[in-house]
Amino acid sequence: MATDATKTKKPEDPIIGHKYDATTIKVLQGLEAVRRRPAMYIGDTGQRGLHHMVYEVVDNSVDEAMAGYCDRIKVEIGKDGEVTVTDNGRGIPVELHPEQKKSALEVVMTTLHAGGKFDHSSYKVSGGLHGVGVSVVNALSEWCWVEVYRDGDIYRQEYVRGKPKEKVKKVGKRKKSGTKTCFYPDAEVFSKIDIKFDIIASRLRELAFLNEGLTIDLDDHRVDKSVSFNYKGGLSSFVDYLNENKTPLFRKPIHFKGNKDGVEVEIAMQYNDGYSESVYSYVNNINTIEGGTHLTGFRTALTRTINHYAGKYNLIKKNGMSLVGDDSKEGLTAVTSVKVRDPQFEGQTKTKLGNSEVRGIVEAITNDHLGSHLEENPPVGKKIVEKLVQAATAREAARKAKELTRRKTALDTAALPGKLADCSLTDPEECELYIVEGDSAGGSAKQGRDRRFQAILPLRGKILNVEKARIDRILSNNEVRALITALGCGVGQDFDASKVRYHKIIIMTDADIDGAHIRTLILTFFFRYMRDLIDKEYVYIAQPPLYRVKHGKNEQYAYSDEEKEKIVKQMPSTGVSIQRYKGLGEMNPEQLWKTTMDPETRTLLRINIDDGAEADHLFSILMGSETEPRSLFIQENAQYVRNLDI
Ligand code: 0RA
Repeated sequence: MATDATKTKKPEDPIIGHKYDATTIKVLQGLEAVRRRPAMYIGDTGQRGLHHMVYEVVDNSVDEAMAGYCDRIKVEIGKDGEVTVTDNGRGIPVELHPEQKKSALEVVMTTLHAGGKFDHSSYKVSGGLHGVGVSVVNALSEWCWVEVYRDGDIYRQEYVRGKPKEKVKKVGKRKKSGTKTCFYPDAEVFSKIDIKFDIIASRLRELAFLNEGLTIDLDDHRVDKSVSFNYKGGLSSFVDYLNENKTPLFRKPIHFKGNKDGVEVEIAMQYNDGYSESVYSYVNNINTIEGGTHLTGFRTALTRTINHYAGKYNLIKKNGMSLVGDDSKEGLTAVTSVKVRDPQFEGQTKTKLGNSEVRGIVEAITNDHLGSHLEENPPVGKKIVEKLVQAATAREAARKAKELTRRKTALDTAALPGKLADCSLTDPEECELYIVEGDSAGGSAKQGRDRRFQAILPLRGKILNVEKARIDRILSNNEVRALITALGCGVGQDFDASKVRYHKIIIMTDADIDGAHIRTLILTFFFRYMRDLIDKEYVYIAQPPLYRVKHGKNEQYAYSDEEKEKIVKQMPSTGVSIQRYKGLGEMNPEQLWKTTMDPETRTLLRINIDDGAEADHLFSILMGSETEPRSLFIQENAQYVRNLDI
């Protein structure tokens, strides 16, 4: 079904040209293991794993930058799709490794987890899938070569599927030091070798934000496209970027750094006039999606410091009111980045920081710096408190309203919305929910579906723009309520992804601007309020055809202009009729089933968001102005959808 399935590989023959002493064999087994079970080392052998190969190599250069020896990294995607990463660091050591009796460079390139002596940074990137080592990239590359510039010489070694072709050799002279690694991912391992510019660019941008002053260039020689990232403002620039289309309450982000017991802390934050929260946390440049002790420390200190400040200057007029954690989230955009020597990553995806000592350190540094910032900038302090008092007031009002109307609302009960045509099966794994634009298409979908496992929820017109409303208003919107009830997983504090009634939630809208807009609105809602559904990869986009091409009894559907041309060419040119579908409503139930809903023949796009900050930025831009052509989410943002053949 999915295209990302792991390929199993037969083990390869041992290396020719190497002595068979015990260590060699051990080393060989190391990399053979990587080739046998690539997913264990690189995550998967689909798009994600492929891009991870690039990150792994870049991470090593970033480590060298973190150690203070490198300020420039260049990533190139070659004409054939090979990737080259060059840095101006000290160069990987090349001297003879005393135990292994070969060049340190060779050891680094061919030994699993060859850290230790070769660690060049005390804050190593090593969380989640990061830090598996460049030898893994080498093992999973059809070919690879490395050049090291050190002490005026150029050293070079080439590899085939992880095995050195020759010893490390001196091949020339060069004054400037550095490391250049070039690799071509192995087509025997990866399902498709197509490195996406946008995906690489957003990770490099993130790294440039996180490492102030570091310049990272990306050149795509396949299409002659390039970008260069360098942010003098570091995390302040990151916050500006996230807030690009929002209205901040004060101009410059609050930005501070601190250092205690070897833990480096850097935080930038700003409030905007919106209601949602955009907080991203990093440990050694890795996005800790599940948060952890650093984030807890920040949140605790944030609420405490603002409460303390508000109390001291008597800024809360209402007696007895105090701000709670949820209040301090409203309209908050923040990035917290810590560098920790020995990070412990926990959680399902190993992206939650566990080191307990970090909590207190971040808390103390935040209390200290945020406290003095507010003292020194009273207008900023006043605006923040005003904003959070509003949030607290709304929270209080919502609580009272809930108490008064003790009667069960539609949201609390299991009563399903009237316009939902539910399916008869009940196992969520088997069930699909089609969210359909408009009543007429909804009607066709209801007639065309397989009612055993497909449920239909027609949504009329536009749902509320969730970027511009507080949760209580969002929840009073009928379309949103119907959606929440149909899904059955609650929302906000009651949200529980494990309760969702369908494991495929398919958005089916017209292939026009309005359709794209509705799709973006629904996706934004999922992103802001039911993010787990996206992370669990339950959210899909249906792909209705754009054309029907007919010649006599032969009729075919085309999902793109190119496909239409191809079909027309195959048919004799006379008597071919082409119908362009403007909306789902133009298809009868049978056609809709055949083209868009039948699991045997349809194509679904799966939404997948690996880069939360980038998606956040994108959603806030998309929702900023309605007429933006950029609201054509899919066409322009292919990096968030993955083709899935079902
Ligand atoms: C170990 C020690 C030293 C540098 C490096 C590793 C190093 C590794 C990579 C990987 C990509 N770029 C890199 N740049 C440097 C320092 C050796 C010394 O003392 O000169």
